[in-house]
Amino acid sequence: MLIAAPRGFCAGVDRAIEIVERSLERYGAPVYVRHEIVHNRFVVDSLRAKGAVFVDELDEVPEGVPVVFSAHGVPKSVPAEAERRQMIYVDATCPLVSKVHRQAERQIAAGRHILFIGHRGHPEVIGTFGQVDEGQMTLVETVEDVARLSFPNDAPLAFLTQTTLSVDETAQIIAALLARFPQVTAPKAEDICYATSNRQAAVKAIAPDAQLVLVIGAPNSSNSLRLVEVAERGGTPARLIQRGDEIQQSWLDGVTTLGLSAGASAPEELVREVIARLGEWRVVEERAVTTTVENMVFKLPRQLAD
Ligand code: 0CJ
Ligand code: F3S
Repeated sequence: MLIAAPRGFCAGVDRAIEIVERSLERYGAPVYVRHEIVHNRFVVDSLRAKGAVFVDELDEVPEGVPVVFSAHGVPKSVPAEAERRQMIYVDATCPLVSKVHRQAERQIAAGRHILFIGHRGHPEVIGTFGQVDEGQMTLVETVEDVARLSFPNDAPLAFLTQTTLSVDETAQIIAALLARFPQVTAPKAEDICYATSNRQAAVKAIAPDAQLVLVIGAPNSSNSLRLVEVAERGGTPARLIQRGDEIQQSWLDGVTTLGLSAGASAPEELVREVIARLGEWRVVEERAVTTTVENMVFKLPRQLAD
């Protein structure tokens, strides 16, 4: 078994989970969380067992109870409403998502329309669109979408991206944008985050030597889905699984080398669970393949830091 490294929790997920845990200690249960704190059922269920209550919208939060915003970020209207209702709130938006939010504001202030590369309906996309006024940002999901844009060729434009996209697919979309709008302003540094690109590079390193790649992650986890695609694009079949018990023995037919990775929201515990499950059928020899060593840590919000 080739086990990709880096895999699993990123600095933003570590921080978001710690924010919920510290909020529970500081304010006592229940602490409400708007949206899944990160896209992982195991994480959400563990926090729920400690007293977190997950809701979709702020109007579901009772008076006087603290609320945490998820790692994916929220539209500006959300903290604004929390202020208006004088709620106690803690923002667990990943600092790398907040950075994109600030860039969006800056581009609008500079008079540019934003082309945002991302996946429709994803909470991060909804949050980033909610940093600017209606009509100031246009979603681009594919290379074909670029051809469909109706801006004049010299329009003042900037592009930004979701943090959890496919590195390769995004490069193609950006190339198409630059070909059509050579004046388009690019972000100072890549918006795809370090964790997303490192996990994709690690899967690329293991997939060619494996006959099957398993990725631990949820179906609504963008960065996890991208890991499955990376393996498949390299020609190795891949499957997204949430837990060890989903693996079927028949998947291992003809498989002598198996690749394993985990999305940024999947705990290492689940990696061990998957390996234990495979160990029920086969003698497993583990080999870690490390393409980068990560040492990123994000500070907690000031209200929870001490
Ligand atoms: O959007 C993010 C800040 C990533 C959070 C961690 O991963 P996950 O699976 O909760 O979220 P994505 O669907 O965005 O990958
Ligand atoms: Fe942040 Fe990237 Fe993780 S944006 S939450 S470091 S996947």
